Amino acid sequence: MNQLPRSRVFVSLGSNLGDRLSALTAAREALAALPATAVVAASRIYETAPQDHDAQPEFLNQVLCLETGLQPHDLLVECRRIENEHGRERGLRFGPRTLDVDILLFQDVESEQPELTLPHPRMLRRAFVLVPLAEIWDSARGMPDLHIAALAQTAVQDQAIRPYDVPEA
Ligand code: PH2
Ligand code: MG
Ligand code: MG
Repeated sequence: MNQLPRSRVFVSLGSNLGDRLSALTAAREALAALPATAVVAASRIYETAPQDHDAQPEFLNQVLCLETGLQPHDLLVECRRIENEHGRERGLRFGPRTLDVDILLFQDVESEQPELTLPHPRMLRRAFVLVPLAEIWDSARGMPDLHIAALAQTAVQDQAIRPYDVPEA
């Protein structure tokens, strides 16, 4: 069978309401089930202090690397559907959420569209993105030449983040 060209994509998962761990698990499974899509790497899960809006519970965050035949906009639509299916209500910007699925990098695609800005406009200053991303950055193919490990080291100086012990099944 012919292989269609596939793109490497990094996505971040976040949750700070309800059963945070189950939300992340469900998101990984839903992304892996998308057409022509595979999860090629997953970082550890981290518990992280809220950024940009302090008065809210701590988050669980994780970064995944996908390989997908979907186009950026189609993947965005699927990410929103997955969020909605896990109880996401759209309220306060940067506020609490049961599940957030953000596209960080879609290969080397650059986009200024307000609904899908690529690379993600805030990723380079957020420890909760940079630390897990650095862990799986060796899965990057055709991405911009970003110094993720160095940026992560700077970001962790003032943002609390620690690996989250996932209970044994
Ligand atoms: N997401 C936000 C705002 N602030 N802080 C942490 N620690 N983790 C997040 O995922 C997060 C946040 C908006 O998407
Ligand atoms: Mg987000
Ligand atoms: Mg989002």
